[in-house]
Amino acid sequence: MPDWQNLSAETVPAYLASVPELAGRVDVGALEPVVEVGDGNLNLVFVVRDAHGASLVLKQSLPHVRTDPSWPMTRERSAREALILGRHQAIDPGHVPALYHFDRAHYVLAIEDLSDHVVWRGELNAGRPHEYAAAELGRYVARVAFGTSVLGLDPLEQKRVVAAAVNPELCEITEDLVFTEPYIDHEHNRVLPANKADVDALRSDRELLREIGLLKFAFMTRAQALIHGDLHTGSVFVRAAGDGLPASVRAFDSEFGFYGPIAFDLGAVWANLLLAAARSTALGDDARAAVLLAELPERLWRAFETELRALWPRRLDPRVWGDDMLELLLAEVRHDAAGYAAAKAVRRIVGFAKVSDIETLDEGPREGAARGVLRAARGLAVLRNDDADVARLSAAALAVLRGTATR
Ligand code: SR1
Ligand code: MG
Repeated sequence: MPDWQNLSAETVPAYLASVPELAGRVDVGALEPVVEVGDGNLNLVFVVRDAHGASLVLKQSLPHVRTDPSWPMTRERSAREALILGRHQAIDPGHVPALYHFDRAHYVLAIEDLSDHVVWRGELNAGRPHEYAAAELGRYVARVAFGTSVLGLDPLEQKRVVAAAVNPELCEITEDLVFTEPYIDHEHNRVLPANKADVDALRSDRELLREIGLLKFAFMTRAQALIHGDLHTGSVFVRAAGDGLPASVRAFDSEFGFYGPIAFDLGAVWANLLLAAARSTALGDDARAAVLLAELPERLWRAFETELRALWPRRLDPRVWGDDMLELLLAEVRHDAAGYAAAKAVRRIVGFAKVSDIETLDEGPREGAARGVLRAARGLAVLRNDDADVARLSAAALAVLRGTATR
C-alpha cells in the first residue's frame, strides 16, 4: 500500500486513482502536471487539472507548521476544517469553495478549484481593492452566524456540532499569537529597531491590556457560532465581474474555526483592511487608503447588519428573542469587532506570521506604517467603549495612519 501521508506532485495522480469518491471529478488517465501551490503557514495544496478542463484542489495537512517544521501541529485540524467547510457550504455555498470529499485517513480535503479567482491580499497589495468583497464577507459572516448558532440551528443539533468542532490546538495558537505573545517578550516577536519603543508603549498601556484581556476571555468562552477563525485577506479569493460572470468572493482555509464569537471574523477583515490602508498610506496613496479604511469596514458592517436583520424573522425562539434583543446583540458584536480588529492588527505587526502588506515595504515607510497600525489599533480597542460606530472608528484610525507615515 503506497504511503499517502505526505503527498507530492508526483504521487497525487496515483493517490487520486485510489479514491473512488473522486473518480468523476477529474480524468486521472489524462492529468496535466500537478502543481503544488501552498503558500500559507501550514499545509500542502495541489492543483489538479485534466486535459478536458476539469480540475480540483487537494489540501493535505502536515504534522507540523510548514514554515517551521520544528513546531508540531495536529493533523486533526483537517477533520475540523472539513466539518466547518461542509457546514458553511450548506448555509452559504456562494461564499466558500465547494467541498467534494474528505479523506480522514490521510488528512486530505478535495475542494473546488478556484484558479479563476485571486487571493485578495495580493490584489490589495497590487492596488486593486475589489471593494465588493467587503460586503460579501459581511453577508457570509451573518449567514454563518445565524445558521450555525442557536438562532437558526436546532439546539440539540447545535450542541452536537459544538462538540465535533472543538479545536483546542488551533485555538491555542490563536490565543497565544493574537492575544498573548505580542504583549510579552517572546521569541516569535520581531519588529524594526525603530518600532521597539512603539511596542514598549503598547505593553505598558494598562487600558489597552485590559481590553485585550477581555477580548481573549471572550474568544475563549463565547461559543456563539461556528466561525471561520482566520478570516484575513489571505484567506479570501476574489474574482471581479467580467466575461459574463458575476463577481465572486470565497472564504477558504477555515481550519482555525470553532464555536467562538461572531465578531472575531468581522474583526479579522477589518484588521486586514487597516493593514492594507497602512500600506497605501506608506506608499503615498491617501485616496486608496481612504477607500480601504474609511469605506470598506463600514460596508462590511452594514452588509453583516442588514443580512442578520433579514434573517432575524426566522429565529427559532421568537418567544423570548425579541427585536430588542437583536439591537443589543448587534451592538455587542459591533463593539467586539472593533476590539478583535485591534488584536488582529497588532499581532501582524509584532508577532509570528506577518503580512506582505507591511513586510514588503522598504524600511523607511515600514517604520511609520507599523507605528500607525499599532496606534490605530490601540484606538480601536479603547475608543470603542465611548463610540463603537464603525465609520467613525475607522476614520480615526485613518487619521492616525496619516499622522505617523514615514518615508
Ligand atoms: C502557526 S500558524 C500562524 C498563523 O497562520 C494562520 O494563518 C493563522 O493566522 C495563524 O495564527
Ligand atoms: Mg490559512
